[in-house]
Amino acid sequence: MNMAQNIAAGLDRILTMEVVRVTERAAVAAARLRGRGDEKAADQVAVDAMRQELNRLAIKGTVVIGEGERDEAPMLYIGEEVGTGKGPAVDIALDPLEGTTICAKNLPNALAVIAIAEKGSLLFAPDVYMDKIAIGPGYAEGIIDIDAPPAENIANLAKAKGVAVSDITACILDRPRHAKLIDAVRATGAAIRLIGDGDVAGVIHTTDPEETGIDIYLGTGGAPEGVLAAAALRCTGGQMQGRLILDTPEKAARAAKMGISDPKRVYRAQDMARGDVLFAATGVTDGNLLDGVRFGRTFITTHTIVLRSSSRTVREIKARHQDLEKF
Ligand code: VTB
Repeated sequence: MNMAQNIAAGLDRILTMEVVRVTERAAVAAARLRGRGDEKAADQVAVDAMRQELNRLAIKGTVVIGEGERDEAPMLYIGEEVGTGKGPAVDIALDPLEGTTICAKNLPNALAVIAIAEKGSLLFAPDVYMDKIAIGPGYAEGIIDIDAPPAENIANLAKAKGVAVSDITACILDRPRHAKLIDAVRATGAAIRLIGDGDVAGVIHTTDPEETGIDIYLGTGGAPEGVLAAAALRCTGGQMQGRLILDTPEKAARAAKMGISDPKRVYRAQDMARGDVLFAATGVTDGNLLDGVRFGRTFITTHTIVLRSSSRTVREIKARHQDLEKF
């Protein structure tokens, strides 16, 4: 299949533009509650806003990565049907507010994110931890390996980039469970950016090291966030590997129920998000790639990145919203 046929066979191109409103709206809603110390409230308004806008899209969508299981999340739960119901059948992974704590403290890189893919092509991941490693585009396949020691991965990356190990920066979630990983990375001489939350942004930041200062993402975070990040990487290029952490019989059983037969499987980005994928993220708080929402006297501005895998187009959309009624 050539590129043109491939694009024709994939998702409707118009969706690329339409999807922007969905993350914009969620981001504006959450941004109104930036810095107020109330994670729950910020998340709730983002969920409401995203759902409302999503239900205007001409799709027959199923949420596969959402706010949780049906019994714990009243809206945007896993399995919820969204969209007008008239349009292509698609899978949806979303996080109306990735980084609720970041937003509540008004720290960098809180995002509203969504990924849309052809039906059946996103990994149906349980809400468990996932071990993750990711680097940006432009490197030969195989220079990172989730099973190799961090020192080896960092040395391989530095060599491929043509820089000293000390010029590499790894992004890692600041958690006690990462103490050994952090020591191992520091022992190589590489730098670390410790983040409080927001590993979807952390993984995406590897795709543009000159802008973000991040070369590699390492460590364990949420599996749903892993699928979202994989969808973005499918569009920008870059490599990612993830493995679910199913360390109790209960988690293994939950995963099995969701169709995961090999609990030790290493998923690459292209295994977690297959086929044609759209990804959009709007900044809630200011970040390394995206500006946060600005509330002006007569307008609101938003900054969104929209990506599509089949064309590899990266669109940045800075919108000035003058009809404030809609928010
Ligand atoms: C990460 C991060 C999220 O959860 O996936 C993290 O991206 C993992 O869980 O923003 P722990 O907080 O238990 O480490 C978040 O921090 C929150 O969803």
